[in-house]
Amino acid sequence: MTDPIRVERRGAVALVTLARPKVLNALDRATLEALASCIESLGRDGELRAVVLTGEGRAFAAGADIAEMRTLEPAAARAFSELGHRATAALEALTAPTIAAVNGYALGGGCELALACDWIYASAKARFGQPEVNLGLIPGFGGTSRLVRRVGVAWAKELALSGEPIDAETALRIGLANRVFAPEELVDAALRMAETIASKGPQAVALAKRVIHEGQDADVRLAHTLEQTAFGLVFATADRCEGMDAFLEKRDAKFTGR
Ligand code: CO8
Repeated sequence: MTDPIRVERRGAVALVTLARPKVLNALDRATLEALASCIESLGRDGELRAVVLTGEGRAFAAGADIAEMRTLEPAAARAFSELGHRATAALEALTAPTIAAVNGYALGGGCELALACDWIYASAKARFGQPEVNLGLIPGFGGTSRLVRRVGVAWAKELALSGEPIDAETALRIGLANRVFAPEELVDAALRMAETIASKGPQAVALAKRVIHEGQDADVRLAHTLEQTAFGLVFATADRCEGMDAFLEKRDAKFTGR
């Protein structure tokens, strides 16, 4: 059996590809387990600075594997949902920023997986949706919560209650995708952004990501306290001296991660 996930390391950036193109990268248990393990192991890699997640062929992922899900009893369905949450939580927990490069269909669990990345770049051919209601199901990999936070309650409800897909331009307009690219430019554009991020002070990037992530669901006073604490913390790094010295000396900064 071929590996459902491919990981290519390009310097400090990892390109992770869902690789079951014959079934539009449908997410079965084996794929989700491989993805969760892969992301968890990237999380232990201190040299990693950014991740791009994409799909092989004409889909990012067309959702959970319907053929495999068909026979699940309720307890097994819950376990399957928990496995999907393990993979999406691993993505969210990464210190390194993550970009979903959505090359085609991102439906159901595929859309939910993209939502677990820090942001989405979309191909002009991308289609997003939560079509679970067409199958008598509901989103089960965090879609009900992450979709609301990304696009607001009304669009989350329209997507999840109608099951109708939206195109890349609509995804851009509602804030689901940050940018749209020509299909052949998508992955390179995401990798270029990942390399840009990799060139910044890693601890500053990691702290900014964490404070935004934790702050979005916290009371605003707690969110401000988190920011103040992190702002103080970043002053303990050598990179903040290097960054400010480089500016004042009119040269490029050389960050070391210390
Ligand atoms: N699961 C399994 N196989 C799939 C899936 C899928 N989600 N999507 C596509 N495939 C397979 C097709 O069966 C087909 O296989 P084969 O060639 O052997 O017949 C192959 O991929 C190509 O697909 P199509 O021939 O259908 O390609 P089209 O271009 O005609 O259509 C679509 C593309 C529109 C994407 C269509 O394939 C489709 O509608 N797919 C299903 C989309 C969907 O409903 N996704 C949501 C699934 S449910 C979900 O994700 C819930 C997540 C949370 C679960 C929580 C756990 C309890």
